[in-house]
Amino acid sequence: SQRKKIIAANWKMYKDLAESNDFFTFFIENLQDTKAEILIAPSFTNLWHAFDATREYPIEIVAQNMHESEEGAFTGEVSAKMLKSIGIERVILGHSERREYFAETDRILSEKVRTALANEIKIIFCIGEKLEDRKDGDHFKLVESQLRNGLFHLNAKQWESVVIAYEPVWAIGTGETASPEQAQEMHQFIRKTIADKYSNEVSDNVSILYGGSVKPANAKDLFAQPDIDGALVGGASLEVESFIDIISAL
Ligand code: G2H
Repeated sequence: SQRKKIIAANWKMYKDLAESNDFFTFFIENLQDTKAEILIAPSFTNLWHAFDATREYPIEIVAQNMHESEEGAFTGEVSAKMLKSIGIERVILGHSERREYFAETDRILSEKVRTALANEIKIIFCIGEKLEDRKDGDHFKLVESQLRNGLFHLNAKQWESVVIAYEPVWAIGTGETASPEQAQEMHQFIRKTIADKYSNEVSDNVSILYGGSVKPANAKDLFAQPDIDGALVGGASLEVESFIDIISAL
């Protein structure tokens, strides 16, 4: 398959402008050749500057969120067109923190997906079960429903603009990582679910990233799994050296 290897940083609500600048200065100086596509998602306030600082390098700046409407009276929100206008061509949607703390439902997320793609913005779509789902043995069912409700309105061609991030909620920022086997099992399930709905061709070409306490120490074993195409990294992406080490592990 020709699917892309991707290492993406999700900075969440960390790093002001000076901290972001420091990161990029060091990162650009120390960037080695890699087969990975490198994506970094800073806060909205840092997006333009990050985009400008990295435009000559193989680093793609990505947004962490956007609103589902084209425009309107939505105080505090940012539209697809605004992102596009500063050069941003990809957005993270459906992160479990957005689902949990900002009440983003499958329905809202499917609209965000539609709006992003209509504006030629690619997506990293996050899915993943909570601990109670896994304890109840409902994790496959839950992940399947997030896929179906969020993404199965797309046509096969639109899947070229989709990257999936599987992030079990119980492994996010907790220091607990899914084992490489647990992650591989779910990634394989996700790929099969997409193949059943669309085709092997579509599912073979979708990059599926793992997210949830990825660190230099566990990255290699995760990346060795056949259906894990990279990572969405939170905490360990804030330290530039550990982010570089994770890239080197791919
Ligand atoms: C999951 C991940 C990045 P962390 O939220 O999206 O964060 O690596 O801190 O668990």
